[in-house]
Amino acid sequence: MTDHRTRFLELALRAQALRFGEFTLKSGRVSPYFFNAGHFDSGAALATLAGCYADALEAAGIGFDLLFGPAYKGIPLATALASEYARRGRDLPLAFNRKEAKAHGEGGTLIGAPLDGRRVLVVDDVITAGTAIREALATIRAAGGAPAGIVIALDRQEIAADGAAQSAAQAVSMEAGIPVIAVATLADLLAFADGSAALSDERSRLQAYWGQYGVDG
Ligand code: OMP
Repeated sequence: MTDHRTRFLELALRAQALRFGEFTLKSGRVSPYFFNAGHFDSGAALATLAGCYADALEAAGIGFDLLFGPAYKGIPLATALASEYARRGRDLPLAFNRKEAKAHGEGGTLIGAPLDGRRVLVVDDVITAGTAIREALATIRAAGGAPAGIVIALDRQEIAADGAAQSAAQAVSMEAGIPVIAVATLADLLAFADGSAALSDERSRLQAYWGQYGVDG
């Protein structure tokens, strides 16, 4: 497993952003694990996480010239990634949205650098069914931006509810014609659990969930 995956999974466990138990997802599925990026709740945790995103993006080698963080969870992630790029010598424009349109003051739903004519990288936390990410792509297109890619921390690699053979991330990638880059996937988590005595109980539950809803790729 490449280094950024291991670093990310170790950080997620330490920060308790990755938890095991019984969780009902947005889709109604009952999952033995849940990823909550809201638990990366300190400067150091976000800085380490941003380093993992940047390394995953470097390995993928895609081109983009603006970072977009969808409200709410994407906002600190895109902001931390912009700081990480600045630290690495690249000053990237940054934008995000608010969920409620504002009729007064500066108005609108978008904040930050203009999207118009830019190749936009969406920075988000997790894809399950892809609903949240599809909304973000529509927001970007409506503002004249060209989605260039999506980077997320965790791809849960789940088949869509309609029983399609693809994962939601693969479906979004094909629909939009852009790559989806995940720092880690459920497959990576399974491999990580294989090598961890502390996760031996969780491993069989993760494996069963993978058997029921998981997709390769
Ligand atoms: P989709 O919109 O179905 O892709 O799911 C993304 C959303 O699911 C996230 O923004 C969360 O609200 C939620 N979620 C997690 O945050 N972590 C998980 O491990 C699983 C989910 C989920 O409900 O599927």
